[in-house]
Amino acid sequence: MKIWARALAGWWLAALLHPALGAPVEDGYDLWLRYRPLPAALQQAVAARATQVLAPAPGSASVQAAVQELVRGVTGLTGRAPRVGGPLRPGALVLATPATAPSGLTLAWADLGREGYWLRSERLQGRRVTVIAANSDVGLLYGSFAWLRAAQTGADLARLDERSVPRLSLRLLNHWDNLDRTVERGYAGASIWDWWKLPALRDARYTDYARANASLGINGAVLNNVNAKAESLTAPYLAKAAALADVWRPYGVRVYLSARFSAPKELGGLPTADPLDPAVRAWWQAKADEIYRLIPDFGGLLVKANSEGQPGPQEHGRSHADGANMLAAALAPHGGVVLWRAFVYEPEARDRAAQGYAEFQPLDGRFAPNVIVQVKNGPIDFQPREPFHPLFGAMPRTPLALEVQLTKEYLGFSTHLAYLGPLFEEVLRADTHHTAGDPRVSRQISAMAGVANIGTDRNWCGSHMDCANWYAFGRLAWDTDLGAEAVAREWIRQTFTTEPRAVADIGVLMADSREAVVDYMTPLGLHHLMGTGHHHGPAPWVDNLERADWNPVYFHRAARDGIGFDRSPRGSNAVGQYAPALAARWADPATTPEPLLLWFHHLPWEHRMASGRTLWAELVARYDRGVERVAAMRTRWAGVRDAVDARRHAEVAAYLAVQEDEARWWRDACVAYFQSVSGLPLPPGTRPPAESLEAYKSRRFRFAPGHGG
Ligand code: GCW
Repeated sequence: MKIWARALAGWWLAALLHPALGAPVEDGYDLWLRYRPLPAALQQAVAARATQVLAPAPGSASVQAAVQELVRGVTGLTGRAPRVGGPLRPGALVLATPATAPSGLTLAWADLGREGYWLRSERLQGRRVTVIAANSDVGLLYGSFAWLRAAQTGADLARLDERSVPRLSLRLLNHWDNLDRTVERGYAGASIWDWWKLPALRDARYTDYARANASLGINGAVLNNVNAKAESLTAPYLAKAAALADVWRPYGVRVYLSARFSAPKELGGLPTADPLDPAVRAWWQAKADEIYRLIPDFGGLLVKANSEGQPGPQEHGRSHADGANMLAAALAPHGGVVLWRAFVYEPEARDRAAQGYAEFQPLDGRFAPNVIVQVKNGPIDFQPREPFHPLFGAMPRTPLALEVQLTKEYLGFSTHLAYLGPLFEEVLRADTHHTAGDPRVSRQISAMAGVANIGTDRNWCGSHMDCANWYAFGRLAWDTDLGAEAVAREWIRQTFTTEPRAVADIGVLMADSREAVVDYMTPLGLHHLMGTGHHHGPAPWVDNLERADWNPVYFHRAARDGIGFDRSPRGSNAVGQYAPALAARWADPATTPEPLLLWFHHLPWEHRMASGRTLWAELVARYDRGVERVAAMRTRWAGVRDAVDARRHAEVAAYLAVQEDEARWWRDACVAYFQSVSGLPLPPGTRPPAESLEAYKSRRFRFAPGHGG
């Protein structure tokens, strides 16, 4: 008894002395939906525009979620709870669909589509109010989140007129989560899907996940890894998926599954998975019917076929189109889609970068209408920088999805800070030079998929900063024309602080971060120099893997004579897969942008760069610059200490220290290795690598996360 009493007293004392007493401890769980009190002046302005929440009654689950979120948000931000319902008051937030619109409200409803919303300051019945209008209840939820964002980002709430409609109909997270709760390329703990306890336990976290997604407009999630197990399509697992679908329905988040192409053999006992075989087709049809009985709004199936050992139609002498169309036929009666991935490469291929286009472009026009071909942003594999994939703009008769990776498999996992908004923006804005209509990649796609970086870590993404990548993905998928830097500032204001100088400084730090990674890992168009399997750290020397195109030496081709992969017409001619105007530009080193130079060209070490330096000196300078950039990021972060709560500040600072250390390791190991190949002295004034090349080569990381084994 005595011990307990003392322990309790000690606890109380510690709690009383805690500096953050009164304020909840910030552990990152609340993401950008924290709703902490705004500065006093802003509180007034927000409270005056949110005295009341009026919604159609009886509200659907989506409308109830919208009302709850507004009440929660306004109460948190201003300390005052708005009244719900009652006669219209000045300062009300009025949720309205065409069926429930208050008299006196005229809007061009048709312009809003199914998911869009309109936030508008109006005078209704003589009172100044804000209307949140949409054609659907989910649209009202999106609009409510948008209003809360506006309130936190300093918009003039008395004069709102914001109409927003997503151009891409599908905005999906792809989880590479396995049924044993490991996550392929996951750096944020285990899978958040507790398969074992589902469907009985509907963890509160599933609801918060849906809230976060809905706040951005993400409208679907593929639950399981594209390296799929057939079991995910069995009745027990479908019941688990159905439980998640039930939780997410009010939030407009639909469930999708990855499908293993050979499931009819593995689960159905059929002798073949040939997509033209009637028994196989019947098996998939029955499976689709079963899924839709449990999940009437099931989104569809994602398939990785004939890629990295996954089964597919080619084993049966059929094409990707045959395989995709067979699944599409099974889903079509229910309104589902097939997302068929174009990530393929063969051991014998002359150039791995050319394989996806070679296999898929000739199939343009041969896919069923409910097939979407899902294409990674670049032709190799989620590298710190790649040119956009040549399939964008080259398949005008096929809907395409742009797949980006939020989990940073090749950008330092969750311990390196790399804000990916600029990467997404770079690819969305890339000019494909295909002339039909608007040539930008953003106009050549109809869906966007982000490989999720979410796990059981309390802060969801393994680092506070990585949540910005989830956020930026959602925002840019909703509005592909948004600027990544503006999106970062929105996120900072909601996540960390509204103090203007700190917002600006963190914004600069984030804006520079991806380019810093490019510099210290893979400058000037280099790619895939990462450690074998786990992809942690530098390993440009690796040349002994069973497949040529898994080896870093395959990608950089450094030798005495120079460095880089010749993809010009003199080499693999992968450049010829781009539209002619672009192909001509990138075929010539003189007109290839330096960030892509060694992607397309093999050049002598003495090649003269724009800076006047030789290629060798430039390469070393870029590696140095990468390390300097990370040092500058650290300094900047140290400078915002007063504006960010202690715990999260310290956690980000700790990771930045790791990043600086590892940036130096990357720089030193790569400089040491490339020097051993070029045989050239280090440019004058250059710091020699800290350790020998052999020492770098001997580092092992058996238990690096995200890789298994
Ligand atoms: O980048 C590679 C990853 C694999 C992944 C594959 C893919 C899911 O290293 O882990 O497998 O891409 O996108 O299919």
